[in-house]
Amino acid sequence: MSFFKKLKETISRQTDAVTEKFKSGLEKTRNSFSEKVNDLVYRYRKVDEDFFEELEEILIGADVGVATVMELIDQLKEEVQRRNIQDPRELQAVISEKLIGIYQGDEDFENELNMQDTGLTVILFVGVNGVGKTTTIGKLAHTLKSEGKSVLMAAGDTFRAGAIEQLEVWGERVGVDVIKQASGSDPAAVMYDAIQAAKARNADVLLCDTAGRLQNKVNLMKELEKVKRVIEREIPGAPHEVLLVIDATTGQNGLSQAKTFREATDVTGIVLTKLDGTAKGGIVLAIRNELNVPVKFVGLGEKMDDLQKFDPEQYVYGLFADVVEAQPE
Ligand SMILES: Nc1nc2c(ncn2[C@@H]2O[C@H](COP(=O)(O)OP(=O)(O)OP(=O)(O)O)[C@@H](O)[C@H]2O)c(=O)[nH]1
Ligand SMILES: [Mg+2]
Repeated sequence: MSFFKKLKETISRQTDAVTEKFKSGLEKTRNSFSEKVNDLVYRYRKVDEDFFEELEEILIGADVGVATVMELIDQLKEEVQRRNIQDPRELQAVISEKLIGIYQGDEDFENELNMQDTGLTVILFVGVNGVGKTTTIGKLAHTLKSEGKSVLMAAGDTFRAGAIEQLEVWGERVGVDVIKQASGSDPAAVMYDAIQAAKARNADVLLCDTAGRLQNKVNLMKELEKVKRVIEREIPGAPHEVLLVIDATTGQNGLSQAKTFREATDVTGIVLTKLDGTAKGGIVLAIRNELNVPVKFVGLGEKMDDLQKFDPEQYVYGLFADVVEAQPE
């Protein structure tokens, strides 16, 4: 069976709503990146050096990242030789397969949250200003609540004016309580309070907001470490996840932010927001390949159900939906 047919089958095992989210969220990237690939494979008569050079440019233009692109191109060249592929059009499926391969190739890719079977699961959100931490917490609270879990949110951003209120608005919208203190108070004290409240109420999950930070390593370390220390002290083994939120529209800059954060704290997963707002959705692949931290969620819009578990197959389908759907039955 052809790769695209297999992909179509895999996708059809999930609900259409999920497929639709990925498809509409990736529209900009599809219209730019996939159109270019499509144009390329129809323009060339044979697969040669010039073909690969153009492909390389397209991939780099989609923010796949230079190192990742080089690896991909090598893999593609190998595959072309091995299968003796002459017709560029055959490469469209091979390219898609290799893109998925970046995620599937390694067995420890894990998009599930590390949820505790019993007791409280604490999830800490970190990242620079404006990337979508607070919004992501609101969306995730909604998702977890609809799965039947009892959720609390901690207003750990005591720094930015309006930050606490913003979380409270989300709390009202999704029906989840927010534990807070006055603006300007110590974030670590808020976390302490929130953990006591979560314990007292037997909550399943505590989602902890933090202030957007500059990429200043020393301050970053100090603040985050203090918050983490309090959480660790109150609940051994917590925080169970430290999710670094990255804005996809910042491209390679987001990748460098991620590297700084990874050095400063144990990041267990990435939330890549605003994928819907960029034509350069290839950044998902660069993150996996160059950071070795899994993308656990992607933000595909601003509404409460626009946060989706990252799924490499849905992602690639979203990129090439037009081509996949045009495949004969
Ligand atoms: N289109 C789109 N917008 C998003 C997404 N996620 C967040 N946003 C928007 O990004 C903006 C910033 O989001 P916040 O959640 O306030 O970001 P933050 O990281 O908490 O920012 P600070 O608290 O200032 O550090 C808001 O306008 C959100 O609606 C997404 O997946 N798609
Ligand atoms: Mg915020």
